[in-house]
Amino acid sequence: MEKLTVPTTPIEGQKPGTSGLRKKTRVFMQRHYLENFVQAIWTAIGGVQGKTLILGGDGRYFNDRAAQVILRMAAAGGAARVIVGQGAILSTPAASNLIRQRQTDGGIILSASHNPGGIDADFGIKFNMPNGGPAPEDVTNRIFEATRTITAYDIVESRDVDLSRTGETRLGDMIVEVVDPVADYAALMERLFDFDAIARLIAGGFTLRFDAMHAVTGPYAKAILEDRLGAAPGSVMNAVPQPDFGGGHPDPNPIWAKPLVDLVMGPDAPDFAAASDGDGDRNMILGRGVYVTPSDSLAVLAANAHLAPGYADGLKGVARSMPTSRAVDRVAAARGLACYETPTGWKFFGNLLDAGRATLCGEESAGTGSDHVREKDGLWAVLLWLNILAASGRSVAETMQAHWREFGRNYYSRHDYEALDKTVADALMGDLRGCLAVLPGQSFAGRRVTEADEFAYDDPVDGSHSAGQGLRIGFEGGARAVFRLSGTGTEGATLRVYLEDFVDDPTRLDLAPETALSDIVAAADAIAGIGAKTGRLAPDVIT
Ligand code: VG1
Ligand code: CO
Repeated sequence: MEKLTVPTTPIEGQKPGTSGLRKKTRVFMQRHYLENFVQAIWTAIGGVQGKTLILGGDGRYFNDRAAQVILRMAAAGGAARVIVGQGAILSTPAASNLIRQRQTDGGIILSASHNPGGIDADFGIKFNMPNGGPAPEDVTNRIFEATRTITAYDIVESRDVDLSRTGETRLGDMIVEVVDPVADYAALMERLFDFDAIARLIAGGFTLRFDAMHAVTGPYAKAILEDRLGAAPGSVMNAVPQPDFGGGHPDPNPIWAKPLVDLVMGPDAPDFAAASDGDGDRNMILGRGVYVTPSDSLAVLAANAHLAPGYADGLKGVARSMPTSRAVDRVAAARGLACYETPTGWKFFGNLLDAGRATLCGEESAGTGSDHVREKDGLWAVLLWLNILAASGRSVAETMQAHWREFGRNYYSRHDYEALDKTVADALMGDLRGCLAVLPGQSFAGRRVTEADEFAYDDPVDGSHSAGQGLRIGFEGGARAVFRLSGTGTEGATLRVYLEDFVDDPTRLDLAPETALSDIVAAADAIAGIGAKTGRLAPDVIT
């Protein structure tokens, strides 16, 4: 088998964002584009000679081609073994689990997560570390540096490896091991949760729906929810993964998963419903007549996780990303748990989980997870909810009511302004940054600002410092508005405005979120001038 060293030149813009490198699929398909980035990963991790890696992706368009290129480059780099999900498929949490279980040197995940797929949509790639978690900033910085100095990459010439059947084959001296993408993950879930209790709940008439959104969780959800737990056939909707996710946007939120939200709000509502995203790490939780915000979901899981066998000994601590609502902080305070606030993106939770400082983590963007892997995990969150409902005998609505009565309610919403002109978005953030110092003491829409700053994070485990992680404005009474620009988009800039207000008056726990937050929405616009500066009358997406 011939090894080629192909001369190349640096390609601009190969800087990993919040979660790996994401670009238009056609950009990834350009000559040398993928190869340059993969070679840069090898450089950043000190080469792959003798190493074992995991490889898989969410099955979007170009997943299969990219997997073949990566295998040939791993072989050229002298890797000992690559363990690949059958058909080059692995959900992000399943990949994280395999990296850990097989004690490998890391893995490559092919996904642009919740971004749409297809030749005219998005593709992505990221490297995960031997702990199973996304590469931290020092590694992603090294990858980026390597993309700027690259002069050549190594690849072997060969036919495609057959990834359609499980078992071992060889590519030169390297072993390619094709594994069932679901089996090890399902076994892990069975160890963490009381499957018998959940199965009894379902056998007793409890109904559920899971929307896989034509993405990677279909096979996982069918195997676990229908085959093992006995949910009625068809409980898993849109269960066959498609390269373009059926033309949809595989993001489990009330906009992109509207049919499911309509179902739970209508006359034929099941007791429980959920959805996951392109690569299976996000979750949306619904009950009959109820949408649970991801921030509330994290708080409920933190308060009740001990009802599941995997967490029966209690939690070591909890962590949330900065823009996530502070509902979980109230649970942590009441239960005497440590609570950490990290920048956006799962990579910042890894150290806390590895050091045993936190057991549960979550983000407002529908990401929840625990120390069972080092990624957020959509189906895991669904199963923990089901285990809690089975153990408590409460409905989703009753669970929320009880939670708010005990801890108070953090009303929460995120407003996204998408595909903004980048210059306009940068200017808005720059202006806001410039006036943070004079905001405290001023009132907007009747609410007095008590504090304003730009968030920076000092990792308590390794001491690393991450600056520029979002602008936060605190108001009297525990309300907050947070502003940041997305790091996962592939077109223009997306402004995210995170809005929160706290209420513990028992007569005000059932307001519509848009009513409860109307002051803070108005104050955020008055302070940042969103309408005036962007010309947008309303957000594109409200979650
Ligand atoms: C978004 C979310 C963030 C999440 C990231 C990856 O990032 O806000 O919370 O970790 O997506 O999620 P940004 O920079 O666009 O706000 V996904 O499911 O890649 O895995
Ligand atoms: Co995702």
